[in-house]
Amino acid sequence: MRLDDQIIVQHNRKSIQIHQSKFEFLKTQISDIELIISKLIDFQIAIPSWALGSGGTRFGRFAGGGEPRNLEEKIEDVGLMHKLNQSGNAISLHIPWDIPKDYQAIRNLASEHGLRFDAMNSNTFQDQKGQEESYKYGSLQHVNPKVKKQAIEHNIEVIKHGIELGSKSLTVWLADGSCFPGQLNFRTAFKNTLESLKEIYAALPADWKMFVEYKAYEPNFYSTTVGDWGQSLLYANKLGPKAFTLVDLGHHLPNANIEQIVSLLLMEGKLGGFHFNDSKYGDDDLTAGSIKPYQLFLVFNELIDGMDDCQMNHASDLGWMIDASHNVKDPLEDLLQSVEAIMIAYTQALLVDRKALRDAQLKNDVTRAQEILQDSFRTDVRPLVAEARLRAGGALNPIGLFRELNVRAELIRERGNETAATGL
Ligand code: RM4
Ligand code: MN
Ligand code: MN
Repeated sequence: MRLDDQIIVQHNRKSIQIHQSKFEFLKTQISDIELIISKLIDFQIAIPSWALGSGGTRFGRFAGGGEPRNLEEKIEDVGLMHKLNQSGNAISLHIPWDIPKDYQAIRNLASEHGLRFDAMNSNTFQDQKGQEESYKYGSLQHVNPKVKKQAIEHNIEVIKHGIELGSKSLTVWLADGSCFPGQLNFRTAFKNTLESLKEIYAALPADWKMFVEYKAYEPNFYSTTVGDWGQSLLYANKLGPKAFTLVDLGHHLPNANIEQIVSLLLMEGKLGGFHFNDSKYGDDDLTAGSIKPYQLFLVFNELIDGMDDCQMNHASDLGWMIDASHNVKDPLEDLLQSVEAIMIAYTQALLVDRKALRDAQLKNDVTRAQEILQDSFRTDVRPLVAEARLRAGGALNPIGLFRELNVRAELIRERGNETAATGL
């Protein structure tokens, strides 16, 4: 389904006046508003191909109908969302779920929708039909060199697909680890994994990055071979300058101080990418900002502080991606909500008076420091985010328009009710 520009123009006409009055009010409070708007227009978040259908849980999957049946339809869905909010100009593919049949045709389709290909993701956490060796006891860490080899070759294959599509990075997330004490030797597992990652790293083109994603637990429940940011950083440092740590918000033990992790990784020049989602308990993969919006803001606060310190470009120097997977909401509405929450947190963090904050820190004025942060967090920046979207050609109310147009019903009409997107 494709949207005509005119539909967006008409939709915006209906609510432009009320938007303008809210925006004018905000203007009186924020001094460098134009600079912030230009940053918001530049800031883009990649959409994972596996979030476009119902995620399900190990207990069941409740599909909502009209799910994309192939890579082409996944690109169309991301294109539609980008048309609505102008903030998600990239798609991240997971191999083998999204192997393109015709690279050129897929590239053309993506560019018709104004999309590029973000990080490529490998999958050694499931066995595929016809695969010779099993990943039941791990992949890159495996004690059997044949399994390691198969997993390494798969990752190199993923890089090759990515090169054809114009991607510039590979994300390696491993389910490797153990479920019971004694099952594996931690050091052997680490060394095997490092050895395997080195071979994959050697196959990276010069202008590519490798993101080493960590996760505290699940599907392994006793140890994970890339279990936390320390372990990921060890690998990244040992691999070389093209390897970085990737932080997925849901991959920490409860109450971890993620903002501090982000800050130190940036200081070390080793933060590479981000997976946004939210959670109450673990890797819940809920909508970004739906449970802990203050944490999301604090993470962005450190991101901006650290990136500005290293003179990094907010929009292009880190990989920004959503990584979520749902069971109960319309996946497209859910992604639109996630993007909005991310944009809000980014905007609020841009408002922080950093000079005043440093001053408060130097004086140990704890109350003032808290006031400064919460003043930004409690500012309703939604009109600012909407203004940036409007100027970029998006809809003032993306979810409102999505519903007005009955997009899901239209997708069900086109694709049917029984479709299931490849993915989780
Ligand atoms: C994992 C992890 C990875 C993603 C898979 C599907 O929990 O977050 O990034 O590729 O899920
Ligand atoms: Mn992830
Ligand atoms: Mn995850």
